[in-house]
Amino acid sequence: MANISKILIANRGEIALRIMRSAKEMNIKTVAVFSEADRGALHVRYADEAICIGPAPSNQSYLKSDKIIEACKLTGAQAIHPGYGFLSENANFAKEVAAAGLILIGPTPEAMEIMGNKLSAKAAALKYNIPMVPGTEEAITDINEAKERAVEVGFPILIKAAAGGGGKGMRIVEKATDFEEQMHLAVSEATSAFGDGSVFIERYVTSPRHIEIQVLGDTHGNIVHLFERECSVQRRHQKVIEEAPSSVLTEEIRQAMGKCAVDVARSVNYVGAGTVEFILDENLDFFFLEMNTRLQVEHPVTEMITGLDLVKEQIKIARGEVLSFKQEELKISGHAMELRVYAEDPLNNFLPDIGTLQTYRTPKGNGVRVDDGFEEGMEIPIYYDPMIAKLITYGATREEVIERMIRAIDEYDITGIQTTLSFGKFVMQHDAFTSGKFDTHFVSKYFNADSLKNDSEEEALLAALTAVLLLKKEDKISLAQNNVIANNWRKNRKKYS
Ligand code: MV4
Repeated sequence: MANISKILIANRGEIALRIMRSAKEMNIKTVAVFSEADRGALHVRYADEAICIGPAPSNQSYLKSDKIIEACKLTGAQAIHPGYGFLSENANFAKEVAAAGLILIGPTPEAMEIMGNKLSAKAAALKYNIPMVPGTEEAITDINEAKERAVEVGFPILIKAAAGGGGKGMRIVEKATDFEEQMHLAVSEATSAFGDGSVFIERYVTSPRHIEIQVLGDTHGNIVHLFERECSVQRRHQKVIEEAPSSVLTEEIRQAMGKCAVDVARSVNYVGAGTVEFILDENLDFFFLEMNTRLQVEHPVTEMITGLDLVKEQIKIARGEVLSFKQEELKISGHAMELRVYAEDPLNNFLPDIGTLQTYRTPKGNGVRVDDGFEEGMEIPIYYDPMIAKLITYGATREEVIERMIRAIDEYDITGIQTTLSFGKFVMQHDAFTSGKFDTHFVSKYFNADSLKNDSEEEALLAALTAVLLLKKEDKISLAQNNVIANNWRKNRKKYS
């Protein structure tokens, strides 16, 4: 069994803190690395030791594998947790870490390499009987041949970049006459974005739900799944709300998807935490799309419904331990939801909104978990991902979790920057969401800035009414009382209208 008494966390923000907390509970020392922009960051303060690895831009700091490995040598850390993003799915980094005699808390470089390419991922999965969207199994080399295949598969079709991920380099083709042109565009896009112009085609599933299965594999060949996460509420391939379990899966489909996910993982002898991504069509048929070889942003919803700590499991696996539970011992209890709180303006096309957190107060109480990496007064750096926190609610039923999420959003007090909290509330109150009848087009179908503006107009009206009330009363009234009046009015407005 490998000795791990000190871990270096090659990441920043909420996920760095999230990892350190689990390490601490396991009596493992932590080393933070940070860029010059993150000197005062919480992950730096939380860690037992911290090392500056370069200037703010991530290609000069958080992506510098040599600096990170050097920091391990300097501090005596035996293992590296890469978190998500940055170097987490970089097979070359995984190789460098191993060559330096260190442990990467994650899968093997081979598994990363295969799953890093959608075509090799599908080829590996073919060893098992995994449902896949009809299309081409190899990169397209001959346009006419590909066009014939597209006609066979049926339009609309989707051209995907083999090296792409998260929706980058995808093009929908509606009809055969557009095929050639779109093909050329896709190849040149893929070449400039990924340095690899390989593309393939799939039938386009027009109204899919995005459902993914969490898996865990140990170094002894045991692989289990931890059920699904529903991630259909996203915009521009950026997830905003995730939940577990999905409200559409039957126990039978859940089991079938879970088995497929375990098989996909087995096809590359998967070790560690990973996620197998599927789309589910209107007939509830599911198809394997790709596998993410990292701990994902949305892992907390799985933790809430299984009672497991995925970071602890990752560390135990890295130490060489045997998984301490069998598939049959795992079950779903309750329901969990996550809202990603981005520093973005939902009224302005979700443009990143940088600045200082003038007020920052998190919601508390039963069934609420906030994974964040900031404090009041801190500035959101422009160099990195604009996600400031994850708001997770947990409860007995989906209804309770939605009500709790709305309560938590109302309690969350952030000023100084615009956030996606208001958008989250919009979703929680939308019939398509509450009824569970939604797909990956939810945001483009139902959301526009006006849906939130109504809310702010209502608040403006409220302020005006309060002012009138105050004038009429003519006695001195404190700001606090003013708020009480406003809140009471808000609560009772349905009765008044
Ligand atoms: C698809 C699809 C429809 N048909 N493949 C987007 C991200 C990448 N992982 C795969 N994606 C899709 N692949 C076929 N054959 C629709 C999507 C898709 C999508 C998938 C999951 C979550 C959100 C999405 C938003 C738009 C499109």
